[in-house]
Amino acid sequence: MSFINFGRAAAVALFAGATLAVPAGAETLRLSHNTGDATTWHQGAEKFGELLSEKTDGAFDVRVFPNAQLSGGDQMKQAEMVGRGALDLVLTSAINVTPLVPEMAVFSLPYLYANYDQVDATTQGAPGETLSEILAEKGIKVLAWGENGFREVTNNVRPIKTPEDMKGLNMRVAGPMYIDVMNALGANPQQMQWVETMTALQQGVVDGQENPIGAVIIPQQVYEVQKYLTTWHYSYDPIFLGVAQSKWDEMDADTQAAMQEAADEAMAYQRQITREGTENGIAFLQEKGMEVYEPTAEELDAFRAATQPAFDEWAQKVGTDIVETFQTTIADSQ
Ligand code: X2X
Repeated sequence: MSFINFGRAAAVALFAGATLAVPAGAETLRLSHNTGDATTWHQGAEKFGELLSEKTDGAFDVRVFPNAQLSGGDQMKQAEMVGRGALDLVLTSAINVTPLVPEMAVFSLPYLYANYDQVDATTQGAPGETLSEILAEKGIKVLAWGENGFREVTNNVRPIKTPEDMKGLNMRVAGPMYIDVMNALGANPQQMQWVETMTALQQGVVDGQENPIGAVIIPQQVYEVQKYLTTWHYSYDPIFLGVAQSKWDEMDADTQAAMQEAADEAMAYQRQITREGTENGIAFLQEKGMEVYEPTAEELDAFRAATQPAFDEWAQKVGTDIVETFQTTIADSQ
């Protein structure tokens, strides 16, 4: 018998057929995420696919679908779909999972974190594990945590220096907690899919939005449609790479180990390029014509005080035990 007509993946699978879970060629896994194909989310997803293929000798092939295509543009629906096995893999941000798992709002409570060390102590430590356990109950196996980042505010009306400057602005937001935060600031929030937001900003349907610089604002060219940016760091948003628990349970131990390693390495890479993009991002945005305002410590305190009612309300929804676990880890990390 000759293998001359077989592709490499199929030949490898046939040679090693006795030990592989997928004997006949590569199995395609579908990965959904809800930003464009230039973002660090997409780069992290592609990296995961490359690494998984490498580590399984071509037994798996990951197909990455950006812009929430597989959930009809609905960024909140992806988690529920992966939970029931309708999607194999998802890469999405914590805030998008809050309708399914309100506890996921903990990461994004206003002004919970002051720096990346505090972030890493939670997402890469026991508090992140606690959330992974809650997601497991919904059929989602969290493989690794990546980064969307600290969310910064942009708009087309005026520079934002104080909470009063937010009054009356029509703001696009991603999820329910941000509605309450924007209301606390006196803005008019409107929940909207990310895939519809650039057009809404361009047409003036909304005045502003908030998103992280390195992961989203730069790669999605938000600077083309927004004039003012303030680095108020008001809310941190992690992303996670999750696999359908049903898919995970089908895999043998070697494949699970390969997938876990690929996820850890891909998300470490994704966090690194996101932080680099953010660090170099302000100068880039200024070159592109944005007016960037970096608030002082006192000005940040004023935003913190103004958003406190939304923090308190959402701390109740998350559960005070979980919030306290995060706060203790954060306090211990400095
Ligand atoms: O929709 C957004 O703003 C985004 C891309 O950051 C999220 O997925 C929460």
